[in-house]
Amino acid sequence: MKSKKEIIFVGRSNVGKSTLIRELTGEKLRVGKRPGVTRKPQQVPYQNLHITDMPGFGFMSGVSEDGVEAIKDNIVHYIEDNAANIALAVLVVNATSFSEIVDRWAGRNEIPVEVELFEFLHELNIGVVVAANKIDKVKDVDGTLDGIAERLGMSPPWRQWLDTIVPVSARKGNIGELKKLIQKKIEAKRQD
Ligand SMILES: Nc1nc2c(ncn2[C@@H]2O[C@H](COP(=O)(O)OP(=O)(O)OP(=O)(O)O)[C@@H](O)[C@H]2O)c(=O)[nH]1
Ligand SMILES: [Mg+2]
Repeated sequence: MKSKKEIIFVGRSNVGKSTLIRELTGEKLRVGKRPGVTRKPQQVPYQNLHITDMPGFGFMSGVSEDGVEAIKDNIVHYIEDNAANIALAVLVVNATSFSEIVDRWAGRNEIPVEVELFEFLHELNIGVVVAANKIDKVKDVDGTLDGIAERLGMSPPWRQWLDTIVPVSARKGNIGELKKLIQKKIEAKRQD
């Protein structure tokens, strides 16, 4: 393959995708307190590939429901169109609210977007790492990570899934394990 491979960062709005990429690359991507900051895929160089910062899905301040739906469609199309080039997807979740949101959706008999996306990436044969961000705000770290794993179809304890789940704090710059895992996955993919 000659074209540069990419790592996509996907997830709900406001989970900290752009902050994480800033920490990883030093690129000054826009971040913000309100959901809906990143509106279009942004590419930044990372090693010999690039990282794509995707818009978030779900509620965005200042965007209509139709607008939110359109952005989600764009994300899905982007992934489909670029699947051959995507070396890895990092699904970023907010560790403090993920389980609650998933349960709320499940209570309405709906499949939460994150879960849908996780399965969609697998169907396209794209490797996925789940970055449980904002872990600095979590008290019961193991319990919370067990809950996240379980809701994504990985039976607890979460430590059985160290190749998939990694706790991070973009704000505190606590991203060493994520870096290592990305490296490992990219190398494995290269040998394929
Ligand atoms: N406590 C805490 N806050 C964080 C962390 N990472 C990001 N944040 C905050 O979360 C908010 C959203 O961060 P962004 O990086 O803009 O989130 P995003 O996922 O790119 O959001 P969209 O572009 O709107 O989809 C900001 O206020 C960040 O400072 C973290 O690890 N811990
Ligand atoms: Mg963003």
